[in-house]
Amino acid sequence: MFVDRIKVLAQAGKGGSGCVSFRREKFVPKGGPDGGDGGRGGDVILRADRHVDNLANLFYEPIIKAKNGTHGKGKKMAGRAGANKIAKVPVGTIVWPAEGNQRPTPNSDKLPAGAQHPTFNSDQSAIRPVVDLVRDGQEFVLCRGGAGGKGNVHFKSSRNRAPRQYTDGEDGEHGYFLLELRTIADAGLVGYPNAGKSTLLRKLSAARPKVAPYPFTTLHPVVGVMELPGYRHATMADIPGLIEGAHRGLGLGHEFLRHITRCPILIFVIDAAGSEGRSPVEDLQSLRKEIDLYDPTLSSRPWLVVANKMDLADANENLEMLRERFPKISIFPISAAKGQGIDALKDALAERITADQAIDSPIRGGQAENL
Ligand SMILES: Nc1nc2c(ncn2[C@@H]2O[C@H](COP(=O)(O)OP(=O)(O)O)[C@@H](O)[C@H]2O)c(=O)[nH]1
Ligand SMILES: [Mg+2]
Repeated sequence: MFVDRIKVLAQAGKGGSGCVSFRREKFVPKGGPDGGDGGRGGDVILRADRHVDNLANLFYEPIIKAKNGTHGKGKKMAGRAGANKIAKVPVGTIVWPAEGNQRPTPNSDKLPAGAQHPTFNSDQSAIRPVVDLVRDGQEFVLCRGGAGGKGNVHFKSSRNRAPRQYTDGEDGEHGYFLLELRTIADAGLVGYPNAGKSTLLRKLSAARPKVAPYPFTTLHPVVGVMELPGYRHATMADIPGLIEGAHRGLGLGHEFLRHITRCPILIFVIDAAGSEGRSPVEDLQSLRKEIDLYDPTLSSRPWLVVANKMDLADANENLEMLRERFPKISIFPISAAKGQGIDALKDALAERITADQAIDSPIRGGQAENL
């Protein structure tokens, strides 16, 4: 199962209470206070892990709970700290405060640069992400465990030698959060169903997205690692095909467009053979329109075109029409199925995907709709 949005409840551990105790030894009838402190509660921590590719594990366990600290004991023994709970999430997971979150988001000092404190009014666009986990191994303390209480050993004074005071452990922080995966890859494939995106990714990488002659065989994003000339590697994301009106949520398109928002290069895959009565020029025009309507920053991103199915009739003629209509754009004629034109495409990608390419991760407001 593939899950890329999930609402979770995070609950950090409560601190253990301090202990009230007095030394009791054979020849010391009235020993002083020796009640130890409670242990602190465990934190709830999110960790980005490149071996995790979606949020399905949280679907089965949507309450992420860390352990409580144990109470202090006599002989000044402190309670044990509660174990942290580390939830592994895919790289590219954005955390939003969710409805039902009654408190300010914890760790406000750790909000990403530029992010403001989240507000919980009805204006969804005012909601800022809590954190964006973009690097493998990156950790974030989502909810902090409560401090342990103090034992009576701390309350001794010259006037009170037998204090019975202690403090309770503090509650751990808790909150509801919406976790949303936005795939991070160096390049993203965009195209209508059946254009040959999955076939192309199979040719370029070891990834094995399903290929079939009917639409929507790719039901979730697949990221493949490409080997480029010069022993370099880059990642490419294959997302389910767009259909017209995708930006308005028709078909599966809208659901998946967010997975290309973090691909610095967009590769438009066109069926140059014009199968099923399609017009390649119109296809490219409407694909460009779709992504622009979804997010105008996407249409200003570097892009190139792959004219696929060049092995079929009419493809050459359509290629000329594409080149005429889009003279400034690099168009690569290929046959993904026959493996033709792949090397030239790889060379072009190697040139455009620079090693230190910054992850372009514009986070649009208003994406934190409730589940
Ligand atoms: N003739 C021909 N068929 C292709 C080519 N590339 C893909 N196909 C076929 O087009 C259909 C859809 O391919 P697929 O990769 O699943 O398209 P996607 O929906 O864009 O991922 C499959 O039947 C493929 O075998 C090609 O270069 N030439
Ligand atoms: Mg596919």
